[in-house]
Amino acid sequence: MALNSAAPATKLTIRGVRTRAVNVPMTFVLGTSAGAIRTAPLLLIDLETEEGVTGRAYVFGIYPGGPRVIGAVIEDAVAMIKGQPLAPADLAKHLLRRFLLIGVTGVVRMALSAIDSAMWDALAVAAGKPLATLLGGSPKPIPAYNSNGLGLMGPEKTADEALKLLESDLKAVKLRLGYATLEEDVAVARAVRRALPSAVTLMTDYNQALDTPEAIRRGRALEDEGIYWIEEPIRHDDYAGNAAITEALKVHVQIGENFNGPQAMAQAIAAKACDLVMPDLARIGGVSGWMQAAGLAAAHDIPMSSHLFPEVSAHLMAVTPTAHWLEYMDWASAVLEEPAVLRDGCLIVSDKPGSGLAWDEKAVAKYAA
Ligand code: SMN
Ligand code: MG
Repeated sequence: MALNSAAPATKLTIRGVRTRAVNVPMTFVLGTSAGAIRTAPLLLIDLETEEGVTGRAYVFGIYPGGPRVIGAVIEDAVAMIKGQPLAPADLAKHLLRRFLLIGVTGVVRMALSAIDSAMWDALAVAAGKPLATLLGGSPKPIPAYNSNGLGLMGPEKTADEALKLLESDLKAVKLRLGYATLEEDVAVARAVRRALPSAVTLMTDYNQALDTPEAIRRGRALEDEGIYWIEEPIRHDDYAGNAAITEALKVHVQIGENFNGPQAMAQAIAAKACDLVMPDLARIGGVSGWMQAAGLAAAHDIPMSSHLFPEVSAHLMAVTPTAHWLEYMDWASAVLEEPAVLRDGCLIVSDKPGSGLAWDEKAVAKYAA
């Protein structure tokens, strides 16, 4: 028998898309220095093919109206590729060109990233393989931190919540900082660190609250408090400022959730803007953009973590040469037929075909927005 003759290539053709918005209550409020988020506005995407395979993805819409505007761009974009073979690299080129003049940032970037992720899900479903396997790896446990909650709520409440988060079986948590004063930041970090067992890793996130001199001042005060990284201390796109902070501090500086495509990550690396990177699937360009970013991180030997979307990001971390920490949030669990499984400090990558996303239709109806 000729090599491969038993496995004909599956052809998939873009047929259309269905997008639905849900607003899911958060188990733990996300109180960041940029405001508190109590419900997760998610957009669920079903990319349909003529062959009957559906590719799925979801996006976090940030504010309640976010899913509606992202969904509108997704519908326009899918109308532009209807009837075409489902080929993420070819279609990305086409779509980037079509959206060039309006600008591939923010909402447009999120829409195109979601379409790319849904296409890769469809390819993996059609191949009968988990996404990690299709990409050349295999499903395996990925070290994860519990990034739910731990908002700005003072030392006692935050320390109590940190202990609750460990009930998830994960052994690392992320604390939001950016109180009015350095003293408050240090008091909260100290209280949380004291409450946690010493083997638990403690990340911190400023959500861009500071300016460069203040970030250096607070970073120096915090770096002997047993924290692992300081995330987004200042504006995400001020690479010179981030580089000055990275140079000044012993503690790792982490940025990346706002990298707009792999090109932004390349610029940040060239500027020496951070020690660690954490691209977001929905802003880096979906699965295709992630793989390019993973190549950049590997070439520069930079540890790469994920941001949000733990179910899909886990497949990608499984094939990321410098994979570091997976960010775990439970927001999508309420609308998934099979929520992410956590065990012994890790998220266990789904071994189902695709990225493992299937909607719990009853829950989708319940949380419809
Ligand atoms: C964050 C940002 C945006 C939405 C949710 C959470 C936060 C994080 O910066 O890194 O988890
Ligand atoms: Mg962050």
